[in-house]
Amino acid sequence: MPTLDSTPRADGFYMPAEWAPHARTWMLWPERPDNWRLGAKPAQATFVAVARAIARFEPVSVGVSAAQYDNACAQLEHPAIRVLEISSDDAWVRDTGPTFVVNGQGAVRGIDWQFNAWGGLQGGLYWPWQRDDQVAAKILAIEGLPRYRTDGFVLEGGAIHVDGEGTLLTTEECLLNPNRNPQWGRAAIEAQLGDYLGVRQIIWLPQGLYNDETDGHIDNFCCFVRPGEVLLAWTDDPQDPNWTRCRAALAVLEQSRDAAGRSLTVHRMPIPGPLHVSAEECAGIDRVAGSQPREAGLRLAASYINFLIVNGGIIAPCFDDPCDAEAAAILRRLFPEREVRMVPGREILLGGGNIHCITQQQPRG
Ligand code: KQY
Repeated sequence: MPTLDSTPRADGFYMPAEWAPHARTWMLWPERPDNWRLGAKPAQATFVAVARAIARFEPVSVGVSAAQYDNACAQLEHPAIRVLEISSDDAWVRDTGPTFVVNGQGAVRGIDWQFNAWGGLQGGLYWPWQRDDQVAAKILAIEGLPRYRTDGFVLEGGAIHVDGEGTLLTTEECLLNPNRNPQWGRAAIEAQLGDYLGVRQIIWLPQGLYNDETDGHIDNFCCFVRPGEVLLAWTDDPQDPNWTRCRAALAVLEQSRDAAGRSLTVHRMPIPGPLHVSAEECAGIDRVAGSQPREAGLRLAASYINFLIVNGGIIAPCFDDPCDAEAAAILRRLFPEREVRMVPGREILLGGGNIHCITQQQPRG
């Protein structure tokens, strides 16, 4: 399939909301021992649980290295799960996979953002990352879908949320970070997001969650639940470093309008914990120069916001935390037409993200 030299907006394409019908969800298989403890075995078990939870609602495609192909096929055996050999540097397909766009007449295409491992050589999480940067093109080739490539513009899918009606949520902490697109100012970034995602209104929250190693991805902090309504991670503890972040975000959201001119209803989601990495968990991670160091006691960027909307369902992380029941109840109240399934997410959290970060929905078109 061709790589297009136009833009989605010029061709009549836009990014649909996550709640629009899906053809499938993509995942990648975790493997690297400097990010996933104990040779990634506990993480692999969790990815299997996530894949199986999603497969109750829609097909799942999982990319895996040649070295892990047999193991992944055996563990992921399920009629709705397809395993494909796709090399990658790690397992965050939200960020390395394509952002799919549609034209409202049944056609689907993909955006292949330039990827630099969340900051390149200025605070990025590992080097090299060129296999990750090839993931989107490989997925689009497998699906036979046309590709837009943004050479010279770095973005991760976890840094954006859209309502499908012209509004985009993001954070200044991530998109204006000099380790992403230092030569691009806010206006140029807004124009680029408009050209590629078809959005007209961009809501910039100052920061994401404390200690999020992605530099504050929005998908760990705040999301749309439907047009005009957002769900924001929240703490009432003034000692929590998230306290000021949550209030700064709320202040922006309360004075914002979406692309349709609506003011926003802001729902609050408790932040679990605070949760920290244990010494035992740290001991299971390979120490490799240039990879993200993991120290015992580090505050984890745990968030129930990091869930995936699937056809008829919500797949959300739980943490064996007193807030788990309230989080599930909030999701059931906000998505009454969907079945909410909570999957233990600590092993994904230890790797630096959660369920939304390890999945990428492909719209039905
Ligand atoms: O949260 C994400 N979207 C990605 C997290 C990457 C963490 C790598 N250790």
